[in-house]
Amino acid sequence: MAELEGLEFGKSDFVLLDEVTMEQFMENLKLRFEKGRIYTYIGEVVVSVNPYRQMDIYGKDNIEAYRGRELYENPPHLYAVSDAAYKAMKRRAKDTCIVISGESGAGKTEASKYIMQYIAAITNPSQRAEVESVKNVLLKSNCVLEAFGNAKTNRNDNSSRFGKYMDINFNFNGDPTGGHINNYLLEKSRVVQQQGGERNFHSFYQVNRSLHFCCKTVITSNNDRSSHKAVLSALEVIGFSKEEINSVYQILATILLLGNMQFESDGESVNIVGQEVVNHISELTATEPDSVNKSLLYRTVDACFGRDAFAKVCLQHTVRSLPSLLQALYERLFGWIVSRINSIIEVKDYDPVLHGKNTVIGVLDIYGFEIFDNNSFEQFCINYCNEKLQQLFIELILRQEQDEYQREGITWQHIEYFNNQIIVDLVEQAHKGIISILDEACLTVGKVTDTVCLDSMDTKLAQHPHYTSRKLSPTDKSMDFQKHFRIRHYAGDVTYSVEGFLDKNKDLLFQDFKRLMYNSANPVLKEMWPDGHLSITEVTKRPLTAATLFKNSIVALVDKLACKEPYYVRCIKPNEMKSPVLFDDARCQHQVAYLGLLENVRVRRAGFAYRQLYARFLQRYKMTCEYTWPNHLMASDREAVEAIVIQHGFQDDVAYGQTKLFVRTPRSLFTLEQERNNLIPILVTFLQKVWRGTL
Ligand code: AOV
Ligand code: MG
Repeated sequence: MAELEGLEFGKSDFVLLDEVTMEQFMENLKLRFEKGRIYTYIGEVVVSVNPYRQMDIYGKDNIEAYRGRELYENPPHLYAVSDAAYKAMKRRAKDTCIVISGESGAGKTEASKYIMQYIAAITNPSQRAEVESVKNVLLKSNCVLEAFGNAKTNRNDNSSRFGKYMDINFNFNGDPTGGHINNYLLEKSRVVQQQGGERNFHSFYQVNRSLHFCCKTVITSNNDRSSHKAVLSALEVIGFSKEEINSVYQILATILLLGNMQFESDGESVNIVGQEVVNHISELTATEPDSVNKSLLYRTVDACFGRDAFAKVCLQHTVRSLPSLLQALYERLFGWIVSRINSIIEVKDYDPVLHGKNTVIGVLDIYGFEIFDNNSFEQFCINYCNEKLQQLFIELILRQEQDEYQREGITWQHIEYFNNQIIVDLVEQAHKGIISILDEACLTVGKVTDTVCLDSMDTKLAQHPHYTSRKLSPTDKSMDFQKHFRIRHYAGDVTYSVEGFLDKNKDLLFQDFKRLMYNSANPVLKEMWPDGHLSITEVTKRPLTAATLFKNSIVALVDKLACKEPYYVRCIKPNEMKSPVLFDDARCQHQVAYLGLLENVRVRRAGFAYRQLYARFLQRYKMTCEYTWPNHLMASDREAVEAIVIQHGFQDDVAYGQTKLFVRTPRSLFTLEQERNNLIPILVTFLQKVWRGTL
């Protein structure tokens, strides 16, 4: 429970509500938002409302105020949970993780940056150079990954279009020694297509002036230009070589050139309009112009006797296969940047015998739940991922609570809440789930279209309470018979257009493209395309589909998080207008509901709203009891705590655990806090007198 601020700021912990109702919850949330108190606790969970303005709460002084303190000693803040996660890691050698969730634009990425800044600020007091350099790389990696992995969407001007989980490794001193970034499914379709009002990845607008000849269509603002400088300097600080940085921008330029390429057909053969563009591309990719030509206009086919033959492709085919190349170029570039950063920050030569246990803090910042006018395969994956994280939240918050009561030998009462496992199953269940049905359609030889796949889903999922389509609900005119299906997600209904699902799931790329890149004389580019050396006969084996790969990576992520001690930040978006003053009641209430925050409070209060280690409790409240002030003479801290409880008359409101006192209703705490607040001025005067010698 947080330090009690004045009541004009509302309650700093929702467990202190008089009654756990939606009305009281919302009233408190709104009041705090309006008073500029954007953080509120539910026990150790931080609820954050995006302020949409710069807050003066992240400075050096603030960092110092939270450093090494307990959660309840200061007003709620990200710094306090960061410190709690850090302390648990350092003192108890526990791996911890901070999971940040909330819908698109709710403030996850900003929160993750403040958390990392805090951890960087409080570590390495002796300023050892090698630790400083690790910290620097960790912080600078944000800037680079944002440039290449974020974009303006209709929900958020700086929306993460990839998922990021970063492990920070610490040595026995509690100083960072390295880290590792896992990235999840980049929304690569954005390279070739954006919804109205949206932009491509920031990086495209930051392309170097020297490369301007190839991106005339791109409008760069001053903002983009200054970001570009920051990215360049970040790349250098991280340790990318000149050649590597050049290669990165050459690949971006290649993508832009290929994207603007035009083809012509004389009925028989297809040609590229203008040979200069081919020459440019060959220069940028360090390949032969002839190879560029061939890979775009011909396909290698598996001829008899293992000999390759070439076949010229038609105009339609050429134009259609190009987008997958652009997307793949960008996706591999992004993946390469991440692995390059990883190779620089990975912990080297760590000897557990010599250095003690190596512990980690993981920070998860992933794309939030999103609904657009047109939702496709990417939204399907993103929203599935959010279902999985919600499932984890339910599991961990419940389990933690249960574990604690069990450990402390206290009986507790189960709280009901909506379990979204049923939606997770709808998506991922073997044989019956949507991903399985998609994969089956992708594997079927012959002409299986998106529509056929939708039919198959309709047949198999007709009975599922969270699935519907126009065919299943003919009266629902908001969907198209052939195109749409709808999932009732935990966070709201989303209508998906099945168009493009199969192609995106298959994620095919012609071997000729891969071979072209693999044969590049630029070692950086070559490194991104190791599979380009395979011959056409070797690539016939079916790779895993995009959805299955994504599912596997998210399952692995959840496993990774589940074995760590979790800390949660639950982000709420106050309105759709990015306004710092608007608190949209309906939108906020919806988020509070689906995030399960009310249930979170109930679980937290199930019986016990507050728990504290005996020693800590004493330290705070011993002044309120004659038997404990200034020091108690009892056999144990527990008995001393009992004396305080009895003196204030709430002995029926508590339970004594092995190491902690559990208090059922917050009211008891109020009494204590109030008493303490009343005593402090008296105590201060008393001490002043002692010092002055006037007593
Ligand atoms: P997200 O990460 O949750 O969305 P962001 O962290 O990018 O959302 O926040 C969106 C915008 O809100 C930021 O660009 C800031 O302008 C503003 N904002 C958020 N938190 C703060 C804060 N603490 N102080 C000031 N401004 C803030 V997405 O990545 O779209 O799911 O995929
Ligand atoms: Mg984000």
